[in-house]
Amino acid sequence: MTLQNDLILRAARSEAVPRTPVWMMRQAGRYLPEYRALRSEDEFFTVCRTPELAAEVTLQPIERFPLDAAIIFSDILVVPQALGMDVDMVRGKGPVFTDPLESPDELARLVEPDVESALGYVADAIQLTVERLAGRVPLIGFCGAPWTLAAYMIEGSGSKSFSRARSWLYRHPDELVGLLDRLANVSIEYLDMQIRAGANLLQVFDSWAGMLGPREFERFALPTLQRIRREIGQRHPDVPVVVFAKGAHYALNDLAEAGFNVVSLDWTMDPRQARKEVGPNVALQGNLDPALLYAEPEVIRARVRDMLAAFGPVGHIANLGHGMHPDHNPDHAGAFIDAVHEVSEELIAVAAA
Ligand code: 1CP
Repeated sequence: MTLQNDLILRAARSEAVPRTPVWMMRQAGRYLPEYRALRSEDEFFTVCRTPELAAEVTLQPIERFPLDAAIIFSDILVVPQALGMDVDMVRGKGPVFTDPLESPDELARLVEPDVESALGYVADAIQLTVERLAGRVPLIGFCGAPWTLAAYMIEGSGSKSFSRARSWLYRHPDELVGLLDRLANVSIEYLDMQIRAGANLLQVFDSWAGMLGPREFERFALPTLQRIRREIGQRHPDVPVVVFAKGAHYALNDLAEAGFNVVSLDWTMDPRQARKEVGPNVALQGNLDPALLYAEPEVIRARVRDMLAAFGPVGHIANLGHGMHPDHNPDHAGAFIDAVHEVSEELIAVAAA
């Protein structure tokens, strides 16, 4: 399928672009009335497992906004499900595991999944979505990073402190490393499958990296991220990979050195400082504060201008610093996207003149 818009792939490779590409984490979701309408009929994981529905939800933001990429509708927790864990999406609370891992003895419960059969529905959803996109924009595939997945599997749900999961760092470090390695093995096969199904770009979400101090990140997060990047690179050298290690300020250089094409920044990180840390050949993604979408469109536009100036015209994929909130106004998301397109085109033309 030839792509009519490959700006995000060019930006991910740090090539020059006529305007900065933009997408939004959680661009398909509750803030869209068309998503809420579909979800009132079906359970969250039913939508994920039904290619027809997953493709429809993936395309909802693409039909509404001039985005530069789609992201396949799924969740990072489908991997723990494939390992045999039971997860429900509870309205107003988020994901809840029926039986979280209480102790290392329970690791024996986990199965060694055949990724093609356990997660083949994601490949089917990707194939169908690529067909329906018909080359309009690239499709992003994704997975959760091993540390973030392990944190949910031990904690059983989202948490302010992740104290159970974090206790394993010091009480059961070797068993935790074993679990992280198993999750990495599955994630590599899973990402490989997504590329073969048609994903053009990948993102690894380490949403809870910020729960780790620098030493713990080095031992419990970085090694599997490095291995995932290396093995995907060996199998699919041309597919760019983005890493989002939320809160891991100290790790930007290590992530660039691990070979990620793009390092995604949360809104607490300074783009100019990040650029110094990753060097000139790695692209950056981000990082507008998601709360700015509560502001008026003129304020959004002014802050987009500051953001674009801070990142510079080359090697930047515009995004929020984390996902959309359910109470965001879709029109403000539209104002963000339009501002990125219009202001970046102006700034890039001025820089070229
Ligand atoms: O009620 C609903 O309809 C569920 C809301 C929802 C949605 C729309 C959840 C529950 N997941 C998703 C989709 C989703 N999740 C996508 C789809 C693509 C897109 O971006 O449009 C993606 C990429 C994810 C990934 C994901 N799930 C992450 C990593 C990104 C991030 O936000 O940090 C995480 C941490 C999850 C777990 C999860 N799933 C859902 C919720 C509410 C959460 C977070 C729970 C918590 O810890 O508080």
